[in-house]
Amino acid sequence: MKIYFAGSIRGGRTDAELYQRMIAYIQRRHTVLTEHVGDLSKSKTEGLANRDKAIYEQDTAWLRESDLVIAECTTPSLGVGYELAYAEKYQKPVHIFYDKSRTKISAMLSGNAYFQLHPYRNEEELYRFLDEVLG
Ligand code: 6K6
Repeated sequence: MKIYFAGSIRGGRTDAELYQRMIAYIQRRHTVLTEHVGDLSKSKTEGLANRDKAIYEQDTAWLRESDLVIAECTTPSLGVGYELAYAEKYQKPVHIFYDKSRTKISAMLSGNAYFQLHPYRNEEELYRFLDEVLG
């Protein structure tokens, strides 16, 4: 499957290493269209108007092309929230993961039955949930 992985970039990079591990886990059997979300180099996250337009065009094209969206939402991100609504508009299955001891997920996600939520206690449980989602 082609997976669109979403995780915070300008919302904060606290969980970037976790994204990198999740992406590597998914890549054992699937294609991740958005590998850069786990890229740990800082300079790339800075804004440039032309580059931001290209990022928006590319990411929305990848969302339309994807079979499934996986979002790690422990660190809140406006961009990820936008992507989730965009994925719903295009009727892509959306799975939202978050560490329930570190965040309270937005009511705009937990209140929408379209989204499948996976609150996890630790990384071991997170990978078990990922296995269930990816089959
Ligand atoms: C490359 C590696 C790190 O940063 C970059 C350049 N910036 C972006 N490149 C690609 N996608 C991006 C970039 N900035 C945001 N996004 C998309 O929005 C990603 O798909 C993320 O899931 C989401 C993050 O949004 P913010 O609001 O936290 O930046």
